Amino acid sequence: MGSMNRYLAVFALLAASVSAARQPNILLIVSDDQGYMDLGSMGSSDILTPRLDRLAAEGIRLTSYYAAWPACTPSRVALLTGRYPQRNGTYDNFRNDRVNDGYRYPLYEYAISPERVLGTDTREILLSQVLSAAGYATGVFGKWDLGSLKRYLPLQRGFDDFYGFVNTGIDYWTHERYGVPSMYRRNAPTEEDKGRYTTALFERETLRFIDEHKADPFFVYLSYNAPHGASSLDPGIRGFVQAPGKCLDQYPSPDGLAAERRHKFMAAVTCMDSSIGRVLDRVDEHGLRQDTIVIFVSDNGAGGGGDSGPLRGRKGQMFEGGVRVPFLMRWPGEIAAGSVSDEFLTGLEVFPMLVEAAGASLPEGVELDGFDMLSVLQGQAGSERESMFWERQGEYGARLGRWKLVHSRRGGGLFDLSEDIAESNDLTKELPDVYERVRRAYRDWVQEMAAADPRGPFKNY
Ligand SMILES: [Ca+2]
Repeated sequence: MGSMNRYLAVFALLAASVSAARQPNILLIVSDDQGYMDLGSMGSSDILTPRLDRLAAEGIRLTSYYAAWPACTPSRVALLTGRYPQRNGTYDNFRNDRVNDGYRYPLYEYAISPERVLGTDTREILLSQVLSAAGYATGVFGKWDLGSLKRYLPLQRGFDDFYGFVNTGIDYWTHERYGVPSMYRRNAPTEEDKGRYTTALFERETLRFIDEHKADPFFVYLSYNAPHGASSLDPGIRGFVQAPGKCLDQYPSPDGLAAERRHKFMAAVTCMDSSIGRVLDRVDEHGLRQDTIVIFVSDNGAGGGGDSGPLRGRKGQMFEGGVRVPFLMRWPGEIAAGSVSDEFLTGLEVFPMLVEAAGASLPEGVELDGFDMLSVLQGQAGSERESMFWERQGEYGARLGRWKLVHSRRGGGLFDLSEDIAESNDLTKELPDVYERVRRAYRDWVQEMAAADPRGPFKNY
């Protein structure tokens, strides 16, 4: 190469780096089992979420945003891959069901149990891998849930740093899952913080990571276990959420079991809200507010103690209360403060939006199930989404425009969400043509998913 050509090549590189907009930091905050109504900004009459309410006022709040599955693991994998659970292969939780009866797995048995050996197919491309390849420093702090064998852990999946628990739920203080230690630092189990409250730990690690990487574009997946029920063997703890006294004390003393359950749930959310506030303060202290996308979202509908508000059903169900969840996003200069949108959007839109926002390339040859929803959040376009389908253990839900079809052991029917957000008026008999249309769309989707590439752990034939 001649000297002039070399000069031109260098100049072109410099010009490209100067003309490219600064890559925004991405702070993806996911809460666990927080219901549709469990935010002050959603209209809750009892829960205290001042920092998240401020975040909503500084950006956008969505009222028709759906998780891709009504419980933890598949919802999260869909968020991180942009693909339906039935396409990416993770279409159920990685979970040992005998814990439902308080069974303590001895370690030798745990070692060969589903919860220990299952994981998201390593051929799946996660958001962390795409952002890492685009130059981001990447960290995940909190719940991982994509498998606990080394090949499934974050450091093998595009993350530079990880502190958190590997499976789907733990005791907030002991960090055990029904008696089995579950906390990891990077690739190794650790009990260094046993006895300390998880929300504070995930905040501590996030603050450290932001301090270390304030000069880089960074991607933090801050994945609180709050307000998920405690996965404890102690019958006095399990089934409840755990929270420190200072957070419990912000609410009146409960009267009765249901009130106690609600009290602990709300206290854990308020504790998390304060923690999120300190993370957002740190972003401001580094002068990074303008350059940071902040997303807050729940992974599925209301768990025990959560509030679905006007929606029917809760976590695990195909009704709206299982899948329609709070979603907030702040991106100064891109999204107008105080926006609210009722556009039909889902967790499948997050991956393409963030890849685009980062100036990164979508993975080649990978079928995505969503689209970049930024222009919708900016109020410049309507949602491209016309349908969404959920399937779990023989039950299904299908939304086609305003119509929602539910088939489940708890009941079902055809509902018009434009008039009946509570799914209380079954129109199956009145509108057989509509019923057939939605049912056909669902069947077509089932066929499409069946024809998709095999993916483990459940679709590996
Ligand atoms: Ca969850």
